[in-house]
Order: sequence, then C-alpha cells, then structure tokens
Amino acid sequence: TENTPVMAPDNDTETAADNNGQPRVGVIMGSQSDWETMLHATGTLEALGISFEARIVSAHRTPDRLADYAKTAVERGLSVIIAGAGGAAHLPGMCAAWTRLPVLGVPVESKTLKGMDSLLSIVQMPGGVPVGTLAIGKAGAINAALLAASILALADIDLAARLDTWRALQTASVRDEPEE
Ligand code: RP5
Repeated sequence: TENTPVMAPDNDTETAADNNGQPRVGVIMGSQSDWETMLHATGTLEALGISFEARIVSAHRTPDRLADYAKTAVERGLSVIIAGAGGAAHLPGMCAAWTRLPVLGVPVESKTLKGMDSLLSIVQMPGGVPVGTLAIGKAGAINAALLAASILALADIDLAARLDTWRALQTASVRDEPEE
C-alpha cells in the first residue's frame, strides 16, 4: 500500500503464536527516510519469526493516521509498537498517549544534530506516559525488536526458545582473539 515502506521484506516467516493471522508488532516510522534505520527492526523480527506490519505514520504530516493507528492497535491484536522518528520526534510519545500497549521508541539519526534531537525528544517523556527509548539508529532499531521479542516471549514459550537460540548464536559468533 501507499504507506508501506518500499522494499519492505515479505512478512511470511510467521511460525508460532500467529495471533489469528494478525501481526503482533507494529513498526511505525515518521517518514520513508526512516526506513533504512527501521528495516533493522523488521529484519530482526523476521529472524525471530515474529509477525509484524510496517507503516509510515507521521505525527506531523499525518496526525489523523497516527491517532487512528494507535487507538485501534489493541483491538487489531498488536502487542507491542516500535516507533522510529527523527528530529522533533513526537511520534512515539503521541502514539503512547493513545494506546496502553508498550511503545518502544527508536531515535533516528538526523542530519543536523546526529540524532541527539531525536533521542532527547523521545526519551524525555513526562511521568505518566512512558516510551521505552532505545539507542540512536541501527543499534536502537535492532534492540527495539529484541526487546519486543523479550516482552512477547513472557507468554510464548516457543518464541522464548527462538530468542534463546538467537542469543546463543550471537555469543558463539564472538571470536576469542582478533583476526589478523
Ligand atoms: C521525521 O522527520 C521523520 O521521522 C524523519 O526522521 C525526519 C525527516 O523526514 P523527511 O523530511 O526525510 O521526510 O518526521
């Protein structure tokens, strides 16, 4: 669809707990330009066999789309929302204002301030409306997906096993000594 990022990977790797065909994680981003960061979140979700949807939802440019997305998230069966945005990054906070689902914020690296603007505007929520804020850029996108997996794994033993395997493989991939 028009608001699906181009080159979004096929989301057909769902295995366990398929949520009646509905995606379990919503990945939203403020702009097409955020996709090169947020694809690291969707790629990690895919690797873990977690169903997701990816949408462009801008707090500034498409405020009604954001309100509709966040207000209907629970009834549509989502469990976690990952929201990435850059600059004056209101998207995760506004999303959290409209849903009780856990919202994980990914500060996208901006050109002018290198993502410090994104980080501060996402992390510094007033008490009462939390956004779980990750690192700037690719690391944050990957970790948002892993944190979403950890949340879902609390009630999904198969996913918990896949997450354990993912972590074990990561551990096994670390060399003892640097390669010459
Ligand atoms: C934010 O403004 C987006 O999240 C993006 O990171 C930033 C720049 O957007 P574009 O001007 O590239 O569309 O809304």
